[in-house]
Amino acid sequence: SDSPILTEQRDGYRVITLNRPDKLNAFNDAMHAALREAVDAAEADETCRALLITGAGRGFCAGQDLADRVAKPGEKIVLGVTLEQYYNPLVRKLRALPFPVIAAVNGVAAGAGCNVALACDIVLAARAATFVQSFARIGLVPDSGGTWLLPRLIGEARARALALTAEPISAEKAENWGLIYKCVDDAALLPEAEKLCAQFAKAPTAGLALIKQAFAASPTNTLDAQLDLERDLQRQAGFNPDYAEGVRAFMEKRKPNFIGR
Ligand code: T3D
Repeated sequence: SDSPILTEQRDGYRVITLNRPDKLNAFNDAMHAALREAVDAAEADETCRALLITGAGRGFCAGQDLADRVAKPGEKIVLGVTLEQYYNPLVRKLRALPFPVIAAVNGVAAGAGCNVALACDIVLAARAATFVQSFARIGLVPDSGGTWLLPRLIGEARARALALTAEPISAEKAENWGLIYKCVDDAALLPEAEKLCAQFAKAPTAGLALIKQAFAASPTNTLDAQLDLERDLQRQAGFNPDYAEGVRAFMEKRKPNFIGR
C-alpha cells in the first residue's frame, strides 16, 4: 500500500507500521497526520489494550523528512511549527495512552524517529538497528523529548555525548546502556513484540494505565509526593474489577479473566 501509515487490528491490540520505506520512514506531513489518526483510533477502541509501532523496510524512522526543509535562497525556515503541531502532541499522547505502547525498532532510528521510539513504554530493537541523535549534524537540537528522556535513561554523561556528537549506537549498546529494554535477533523482533502485545491484550489494562501515570509523575515528584500518589493510585486500582478478579484467580489457582480497559 502507499499509505504512509498501515494499521493492523489484532486480537486485543493494534500494529502501526510507519510506511515510507524508500525514505527510511521519515516523517512528512501526510505521515504525521495519518499516524495521529491511527493512534487516536487505537485510543478510541476500547478493545485495544496495547499498541505496537514498527517501521516498514530496512529503517525504523529517519526523523523529519528533510526534503521539506530545503530553504530557497533568502528564505527563512521557521522550525518549531511541526513540533508544536505533530511531534509534541504525539509524544504526549504515547505517554498518556491508557495501555502499553511497544516500539519494535527494526532498523535505524534517527533524529525525532529515535526519540519517538524512546517515548514508547517498552522499546525492543533488532540487533541490526541503530539509534542516532542526528540533530547536531545539521545544527539542530534533540527534540521530541530527547533532552528530557536521554539523561534520565542513560545519565548526563552519555546523553550529552550522544546529543553533541550524533554518534550512532548499536542496539546492543543501547540495551547495555539502558536506553532500551531489549535487543533481540532480527528475525525474533516482530514475534517477540507481538508476543508481548498478546500478553498485554489479556492484562488488567486499567491497572497498567495507572502504572503509566505513576511513572509519568515520578521525575518531578519528591519521594514524599510520590508515596502519596502511589497511595491514591492504589486506592483507584483497588476499585477496578480486574483487581478483585486477579486476587480471586490467585486464590483459586486459576488464570485470571481480566476485563481490561
Ligand atoms: O520541523 C522540523 O524540521 C524540526 C524537527 C526535526 C526533527 C528531526 O528529526 S531533525 C533530524 C532529521 N533527520 C536526520 O537528520 C537524519 C537524516 N538521515 C540520515 O542521517 C541517514 O539517512 C540515516 C543515518 C538515517 C541512515 O543512513 P543510511 O546510509 O542507512 O541511508 P541513506 O542512504 O542515508 O537513506 C536512504 C534514503 O532515505 C535516501 O534517499 P535516496 O537517496 O535513496 O533517494 C535518503 O535521502 C533518505 N532519507 C533518509 N533520511 C531522510 C531521508 N530523506 C529525507 N529526510 C530524511 N530525514
